[in-house]
Amino acid sequence: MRELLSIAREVANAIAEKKPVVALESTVIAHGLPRPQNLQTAQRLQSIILESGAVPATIGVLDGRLNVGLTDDHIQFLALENNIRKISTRDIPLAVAQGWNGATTVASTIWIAHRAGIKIFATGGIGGVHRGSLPDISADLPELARTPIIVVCSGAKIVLDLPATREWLETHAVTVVGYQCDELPAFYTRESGLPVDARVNTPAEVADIFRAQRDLGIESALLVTVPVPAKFEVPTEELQPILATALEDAEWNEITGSALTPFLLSQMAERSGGATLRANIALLENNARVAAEIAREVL
Ligand code: PSU
Ligand code: MN
Repeated sequence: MRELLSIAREVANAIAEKKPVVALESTVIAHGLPRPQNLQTAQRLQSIILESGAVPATIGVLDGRLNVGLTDDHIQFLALENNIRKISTRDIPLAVAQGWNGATTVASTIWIAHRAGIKIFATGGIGGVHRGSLPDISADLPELARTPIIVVCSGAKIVLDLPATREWLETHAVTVVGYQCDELPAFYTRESGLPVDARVNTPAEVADIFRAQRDLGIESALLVTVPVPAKFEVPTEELQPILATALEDAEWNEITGSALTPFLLSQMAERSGGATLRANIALLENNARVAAEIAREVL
């Protein structure tokens, strides 16, 4: 298995020496954020992790190689090229066999990161149960249920059915903690009205829970949810009408499958005058920093 992974030297060394490493996904770069903010954010997330005392490992697929620790050139390629594929776990064998170039989602990134020996991953929002009549459930959820890794995020994207997503996580034994908060964050907003399983206040507390999970042999992820920094929060009253219109547009244009999330995110950024984009970037940066701080405690 490990022969199929191309692990960057600094990442491999850090893993071998049990130094803190934080994995990052690349779908958010290729499909989640517009240009030029996507490339800037990808580079910024890596610097934040380095400045916080951990080694960043952005994951993506180039010529069918599962790369753990993308170079600057790789990141530029995924950020600037058109027609970059969105690779979920089901696509990994296709990508390997057929030499694809593509960006990895939360699902495929944690699948790869865990097999590379990385214990913590940071992103913006996980996928979940979509709204609407067709049962569309992100592969992020089942992957969280079978991958023992810490996932730092700001909850699930607001475009989803959050109560259904919360129930799914509970059913499948994914432990959900609130990082310095009591409610599950709702991506652009700090509160959702949905509970977390426990509140934690420090990186050391997260490390204790992860250690207990590992000692118990529990195979699911530990979801650490961190609210968007307060000054970037988009008020619910402002967000609701924008979201409703974006969902209607998606339905009207029959946008489904892997195209749905990127469509909804870009529609909302446009209709909010960039407020949702600024919130998205702020929470990604904050989550990268929190993940690095946790990584330093999980050794
Ligand atoms: N969160 C963001 N932006 C994104 C995504 C998440 O803030 O672009 C991506 C992640 O890569 C996640 C994916 O895994 O969307 C979920 O897509 P789908 O619903 O098609 O599984
Ligand atoms: Mn889907």
